Amino acid sequence: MGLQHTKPSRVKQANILMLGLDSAGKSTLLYKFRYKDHFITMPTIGFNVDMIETSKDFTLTFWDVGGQEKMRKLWSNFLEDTDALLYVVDSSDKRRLEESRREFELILKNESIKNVPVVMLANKQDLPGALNAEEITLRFKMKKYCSDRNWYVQPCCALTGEGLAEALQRVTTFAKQYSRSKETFTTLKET
Ligand code: G3D
Ligand code: MG
Repeated sequence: MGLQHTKPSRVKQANILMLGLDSAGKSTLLYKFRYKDHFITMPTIGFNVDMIETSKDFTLTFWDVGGQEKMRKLWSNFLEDTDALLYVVDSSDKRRLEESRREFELILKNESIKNVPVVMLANKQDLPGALNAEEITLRFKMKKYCSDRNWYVQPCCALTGEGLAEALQRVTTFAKQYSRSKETFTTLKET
């Protein structure tokens, strides 16, 4: 009998790369995620690595490699195994929005994260004058730069936790989709 049983593959773990300029709110976000879910902290090696079990059989690993100038050179080393990019923006810091946008553009040009989905966190929505999700979408030219991948702009406030559950949900969905598509591609190549 030529019956073949192929078990649907279950994605168990995904790597989330967290980027953004210094003081965008990355550390605060990771800290906040910690209270929402079961959290495992790993020893840090000059950057933060944290794991969240979002369900019994799924873990998100967050790599917060820091946004300082000297750390930015390291970003590309983390891109290879990334399943989703979580890009954090201080929506209230108009002075540095352009700098942040340029960094974002540079990252997306990297061949190793071609098609990797992006969740942009428009953080610090509590501050006066913060750009809303639509304005951040336009300012960061999301439609242009992310035309080849899934993307979403999520407004949030890391201090109150507003928007974070939605962000985690979105990042999980995107990362799972991406992992599956990667697996399919590998399988096709092998046969
Ligand atoms: P980073 O890890 O991206 O460098 P941090 O950024 O998480 O260290 O945050 C930088 C500063 O922004 C911190 O303030 C933090 O409390 C603040 N911050 C983070 N998210 C929000 C937010 O949603 N709203 C407001 N109002 N502030 C936020 P300090 O004063 O500790 O430097
Ligand atoms: Mg930090």
